[in-house]
Amino acid sequence: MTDQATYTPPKIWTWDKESGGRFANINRPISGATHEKELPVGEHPFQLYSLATPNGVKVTILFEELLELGHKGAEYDAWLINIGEGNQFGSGFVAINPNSKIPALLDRSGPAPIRIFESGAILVHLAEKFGAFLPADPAERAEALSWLFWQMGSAPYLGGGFGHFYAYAPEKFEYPINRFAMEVKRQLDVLDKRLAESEYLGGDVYTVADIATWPWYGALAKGLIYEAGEFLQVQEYKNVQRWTDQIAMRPAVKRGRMVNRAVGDPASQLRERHDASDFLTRHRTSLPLSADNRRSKADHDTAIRCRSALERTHERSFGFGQSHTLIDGHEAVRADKEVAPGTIVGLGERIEPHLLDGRIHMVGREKEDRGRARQRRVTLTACIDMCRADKAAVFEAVTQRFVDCAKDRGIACEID
Ligand SMILES: N[C@@H](CCC(=O)N[C@@H](CS)C(=O)NCC(=O)O)C(=O)O
Repeated sequence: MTDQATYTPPKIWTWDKESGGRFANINRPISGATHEKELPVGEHPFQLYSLATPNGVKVTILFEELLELGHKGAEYDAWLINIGEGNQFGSGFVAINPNSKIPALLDRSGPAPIRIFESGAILVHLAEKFGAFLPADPAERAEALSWLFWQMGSAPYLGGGFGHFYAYAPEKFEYPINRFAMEVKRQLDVLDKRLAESEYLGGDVYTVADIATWPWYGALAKGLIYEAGEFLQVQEYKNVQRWTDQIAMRPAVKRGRMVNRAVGDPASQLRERHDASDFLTRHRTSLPLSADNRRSKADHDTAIRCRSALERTHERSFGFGQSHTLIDGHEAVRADKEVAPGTIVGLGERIEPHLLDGRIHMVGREKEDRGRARQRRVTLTACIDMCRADKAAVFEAVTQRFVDCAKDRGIACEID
């Protein structure tokens, strides 16, 4: 590669296959299919062909949110498209998305299948179809759509610009890193100011604008993409942090981000999704076993056995005056932490089944109480081993522990 300081573009650009950098092997200056490959089709009205990148996750989160709202017609099959292996250049995929990028959707709910590509178009298609997550009021709708399209226009600067030059390029060059770091910090500031004046991007309610923006800027704010948290000083964007945490607690978001995930902690991967129960039973099972995750597979098998030995016994609702996060002395609990019996593991945190193993766990589901400003209600569910005869007593003890824990931390807490 030529030194950037001395590079003079030739008269005519030619394709340098050896340009290097991550993804260099899949980047081509030619569109269209490279090989014949039909796509699989499942039984549900929606067939999604995707991968859990930030663009892919937008759509799986929306599907899970729709299902969470009770829209049974939003059942979907999510098939894995491995872009590192060039699956996006198969003829079947290209027929749905001539741009060869995930996500791509086939809506088979009507008389003739409809193809939709571009994540923003998919979000709008689904939101309109189900009348959800996109307000009907013209002013609110315009605001939500404005932020949705802001995201669609801005993220390529974050990913294709900053992310590429900071994390993926074969060498670090000051000029593009400076230019795109400046732009990304400006974008974070735009978001931060907006989120200082309203709870969500579109206003008071959670919409497709948040669903589209969270996987990119929420991940950036937590230092989860490009390892750039410190470089960009993301913790300074306090309102973005608040919004990111708030959205991360939604059960549908937790599920949506697992779908079509093929990297990272095996417990967080559901490579294909065909049924709601897949989250409990199928994740990780189809993983090829590397030496590293062989132990996890054993854990997973135990997990499946444990889950069937557990039952959901009690639920109790708590309202909080000051804080909505109460985790036995910690701000956050990772699902892979060892959890002692009786520990309150976290609100909004779901503990992976392989850690349940006959112990008692509290699973928090957070809901906003719209009637009371900033007040949160939390339902705790205790999963207690079915074999325990003293289930009710155990639940009482755990509840008491929860209340004591709140008191110790000076948090006002009332039990319904
Ligand atoms: N604007 C598109 C961008 C989609 C996109 O860039 N997808 C990436 C993964 S996040 C991809 O499929 N890349 C494969 C490739 O470039 O060959 C959208 O939002 O749907």
